[in-house]
Amino acid sequence: MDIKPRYRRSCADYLRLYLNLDGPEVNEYSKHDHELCGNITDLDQKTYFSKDRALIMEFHSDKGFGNFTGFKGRYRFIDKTQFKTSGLKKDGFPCSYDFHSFHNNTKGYFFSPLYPQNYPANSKCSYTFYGHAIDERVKIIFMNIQLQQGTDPRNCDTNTDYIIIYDGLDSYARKKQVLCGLRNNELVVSNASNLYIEFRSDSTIQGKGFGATYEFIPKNIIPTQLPYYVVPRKSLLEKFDISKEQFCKERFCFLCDDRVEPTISSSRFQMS
Ligand SMILES: [Ca+2]
Repeated sequence: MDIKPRYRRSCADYLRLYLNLDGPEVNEYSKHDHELCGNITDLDQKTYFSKDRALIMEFHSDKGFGNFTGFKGRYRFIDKTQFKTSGLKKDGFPCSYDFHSFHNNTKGYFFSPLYPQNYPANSKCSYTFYGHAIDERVKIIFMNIQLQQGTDPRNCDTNTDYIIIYDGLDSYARKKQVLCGLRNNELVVSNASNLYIEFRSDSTIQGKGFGATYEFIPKNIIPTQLPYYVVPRKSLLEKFDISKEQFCKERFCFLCDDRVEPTISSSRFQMS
């Protein structure tokens, strides 16, 4: 993108994005969600998602001259049902869910609100996991976390958007872990049969949020995650709408868990 830059906080030339439409049309009363101008390197966010089936972009240039090339982008239609949280939504709460272990249903997915769109400002969501008291644990893998980053990426106390995990059924239980910023492939395992997770955001700057898997597992199994150098199989990356490059950003991924036997050969070997 190379569009005339912002002058006194407003864009003379711009690309507007309408992401939260009920249908494929806009009029003079429609409110855009983003107004982009300047160079691509100035953008905090480069990927956008619509709420439903329609997304409209409006490109405008004024009468002034300038030597700017405009914009170019990629688009893709994705199945929104794949981002549905598997649990039971709690009545009266916008983004709180209960997950119960049933003999034929012991695993699923959960997401931050609106994922993969940015989560709303001032979110307060909870995810409560109820395993069988005697013989189960809860295993969570946060595949993708993209929250507003604080001043110190290693210290979640500097973050205003975060995920807190408690080893129990509510926030009075022992605090187990806090996750924030940009992370992926984070494994969390409960000590006992329950787990309580809270997600919070403040009033400014939002991110894509998080997508995670959960599974109720037998207590005697020590769960493992994929080693840090392995990329999860393609179908799982697609499930969370995360690219291999994004997943491997802070890792040195060199093996693929694509469930296909890898081959190795000497140079010029003729495959039969
Ligand atoms: Ca925020």
